[in-house]
Amino acid sequence: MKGLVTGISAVAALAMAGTAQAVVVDGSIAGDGYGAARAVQTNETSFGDNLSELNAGYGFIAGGKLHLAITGQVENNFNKMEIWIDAAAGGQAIFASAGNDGAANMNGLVFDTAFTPETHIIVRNGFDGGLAQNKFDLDFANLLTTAVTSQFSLFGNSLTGSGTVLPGPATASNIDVGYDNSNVLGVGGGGGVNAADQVAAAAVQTGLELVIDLADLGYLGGDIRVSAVVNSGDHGFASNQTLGGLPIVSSHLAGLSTVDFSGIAGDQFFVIPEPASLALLGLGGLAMLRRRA
Ligand SMILES: [Ca+2]
Ligand SMILES: [Ca+2]
Ligand SMILES: [Ca+2]
Ligand SMILES: [Ca+2]
Repeated sequence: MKGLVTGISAVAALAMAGTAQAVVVDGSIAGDGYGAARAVQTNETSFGDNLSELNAGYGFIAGGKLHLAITGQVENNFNKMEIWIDAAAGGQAIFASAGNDGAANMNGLVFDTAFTPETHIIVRNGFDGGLAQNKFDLDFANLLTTAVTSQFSLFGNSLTGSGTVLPGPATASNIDVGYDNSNVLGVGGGGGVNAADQVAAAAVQTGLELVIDLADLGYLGGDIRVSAVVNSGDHGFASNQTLGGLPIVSSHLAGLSTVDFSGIAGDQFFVIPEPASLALLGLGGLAMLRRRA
């Protein structure tokens, strides 16, 4: 074993760490090398079947980026997909909004004890009457600084497609975004009654894809943890679609401001591991120093 490890030069290890896979950011995980799901839905959706459902979470770290995919969809009535990312030491044990988009309606949400996010992302889409066109928007909030980068109409007048969130107050680099709402399978619509068909959930290939620069997440090493929930348009009434999933069988979470994920069985987050190539470089040692509260 020793010979094997020392036989890999630092240069080779760096090359491995810097090699991004050939991901096409189009809202489909097909052919992108995401590997197995990091979390699979446990409950049929309590919102709309094939409208608001989170089937599974995928991700990997490569080339200085977090590659994240969540299969399913969020309804085009400006329901929200809430995504929190825990990529560093510190962060929030209890959610306090950066002040954007009415997210303060979730203030007081208690996260799992092993999950302390620094970042909150909101994804929403629908028909904007003022603009008289469809749009797809994304907010990226740094919960430590309360800076927010927002990008409206990411795909022009389409609800789906590929686009880029340009650097803003909370981000120094582009965020690449792909969204495909074509899923018609996955979990069913019997939320609160039926457990999810996890084989069907894991078979869904389309949904949201994000590519986020690690520096914008405050990442120094170790794994990255992600939590996702489908919420109402005013952030005030959440579905049962979380990743990781809720206990079987769960219905709406309703107001997240009074929800305590630490008191709900299981992890309402999923883990994207540190790549082996980073660990080889010794960054794994750094990771040991940043254990979460
Ligand atoms: Ca893709
Ligand atoms: Ca479905
Ligand atoms: Ca943290
Ligand atoms: Ca929990």
